[in-house]
Amino acid sequence: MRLYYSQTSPYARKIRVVIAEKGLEDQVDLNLCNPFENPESLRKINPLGKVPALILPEGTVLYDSRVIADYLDARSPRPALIPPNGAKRWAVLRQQALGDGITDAAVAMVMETRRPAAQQSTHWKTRWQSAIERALGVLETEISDLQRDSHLGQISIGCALGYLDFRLSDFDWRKSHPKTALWYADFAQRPSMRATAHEE
Ligand SMILES: N[C@@H](CCC(=O)N[C@@H](CS)C(=O)NCC(=O)O)C(=O)O
Repeated sequence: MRLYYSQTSPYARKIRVVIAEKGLEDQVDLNLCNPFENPESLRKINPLGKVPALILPEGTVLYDSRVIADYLDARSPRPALIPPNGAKRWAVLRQQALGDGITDAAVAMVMETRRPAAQQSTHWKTRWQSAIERALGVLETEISDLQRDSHLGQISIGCALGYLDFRLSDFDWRKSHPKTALWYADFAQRPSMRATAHEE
C-alpha cells in the first residue's frame, strides 16, 4: 500500500497513527507530498487533490481519512479501533465526527488567515472558532468515555487537539478544558502520536 500524506495534515496524521496502532508500518510506503502545490501525481489518484489518499495493493485508491481508517482497521488482526456493532460503534463514530469536526473548523480557520487580511471573513472565523469551543465543551463533559481502550474516536480527537497546538497555538484551550488537557497529555505520549507529531 502507498499513503500520500503531508507532515502538516491532521487527517493524514490520523491515518499514520492508525497505521502505527494497527502495526501496519511494514505494509505501507509513505509518499510525502504537499497538496497545496497541486501535485499531478496526487490529483491523478484523488480527484479532490487532498491527503490522505491510500493506494491499495490491487490499485484501488481510497480517500478521506474515515474511509482509509475503516479499511486499515479491518486489515490487521490487532484489536479493532472501530467496534463492529452496537452502542459502542456509534459512540466511537460520533467521537470521530467530533474530532474531525474540530479539525475541519481549525483547518478552515488556518486557510482563512492565510488570505490577504482585507479579504478575510470575521463572520466565518468567529463561526469556526465558536464551533471549536462548543465541541471542546462537549468533549470536556464526555472525557471519561475516552479513558478506555484505544479506538478511532480517541485518535481523531487526539489529532484534532494536536493540530490546535500546532496551528492555533494562541488559543489556550487547556485553561477552560482541564479534564481534556489531562487526557491529552497522556494520549500524546503514545508512541504512535509521538512518531507522527506535526513538522513544517
Ligand atoms: N475529509 C477529508 C479532509 C482531507 C483534507 O482536507 N486534507 C487537506 C490537508 S489538511 C488537503 O489535502 N487539502 C488540499 C486542498 O484542500 O486542496 C479527510 O478526512 O481525509
